[in-house]
Amino acid sequence: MSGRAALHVGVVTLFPALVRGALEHGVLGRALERGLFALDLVDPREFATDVHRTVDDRPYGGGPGMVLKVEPLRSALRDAAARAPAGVRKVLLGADGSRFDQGVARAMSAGPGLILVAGRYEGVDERFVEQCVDEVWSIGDYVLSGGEFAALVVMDAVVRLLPGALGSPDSAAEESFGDGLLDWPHYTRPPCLDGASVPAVLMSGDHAAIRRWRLQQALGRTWLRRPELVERRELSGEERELLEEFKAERAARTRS
Ligand code: 9WO
Repeated sequence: MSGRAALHVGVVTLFPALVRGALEHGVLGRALERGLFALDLVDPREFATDVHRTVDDRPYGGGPGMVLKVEPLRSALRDAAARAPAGVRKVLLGADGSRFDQGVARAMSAGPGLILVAGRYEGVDERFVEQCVDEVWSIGDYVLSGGEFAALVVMDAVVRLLPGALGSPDSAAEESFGDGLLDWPHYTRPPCLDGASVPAVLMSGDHAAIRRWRLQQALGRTWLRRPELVERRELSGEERELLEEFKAERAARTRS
């Protein structure tokens, strides 16, 4: 495998070593080694023009903390964009963005790539948000101390979907959310642990029955824990039957 990577990921960050370090492990580390995606880390501090390499300044209007200045961020982003293929999206990670989910991850994994901008301090100058980025993405409703971990979450979700990133070609398709459902339960040895047994069907060798059980568990758990995901999803005839059976068995259990 050589030549152009399937995906280009630029990351504008004041902590390139943090991002690099996280990408040295596991599925992402292997994908990077194999050249499945190209990583371009750009530090805005390198683009600061004063002797102190200043990237932040005091907020207009007062208040605590510092704000990331436009010019170093903008220069870093332009530098990253100049090395990226045409069509990459420039995305700032922020809690007030649109929600990043599996659908967005899937769309991004088709390429050509993205440039992720991770802010720090109290925030970034709003003019950078308005003029320099295409989108703001949130990974969830919580506050972080910087955008790097959100950027890493995005990279993990996108890169693992690239062909060849996972061990087996159908790993990504088979798992939870691959088809809009939560995962089914997993077990490994020993078969009995402190009185808790592995469901017999998983040790039956009946692959059709195992597939049905797993699908039913995924449907049932999704219905119990994330009912809105089941509502959003079109169910096949088999899936509807399996879910009805799950509900009936559960109702019988709660009655007894
Ligand atoms: C993004 C943003 C978007 C619109 C208006 C202002 C904005 N500021 C930022 C931003 O980059 N904030 C920095 C990163 C600085 C403060 C801490 N940061 C942050 C990112 N906290 N929480 C997130 C985050 C990112 C994605 N998903 C959830 C939380």
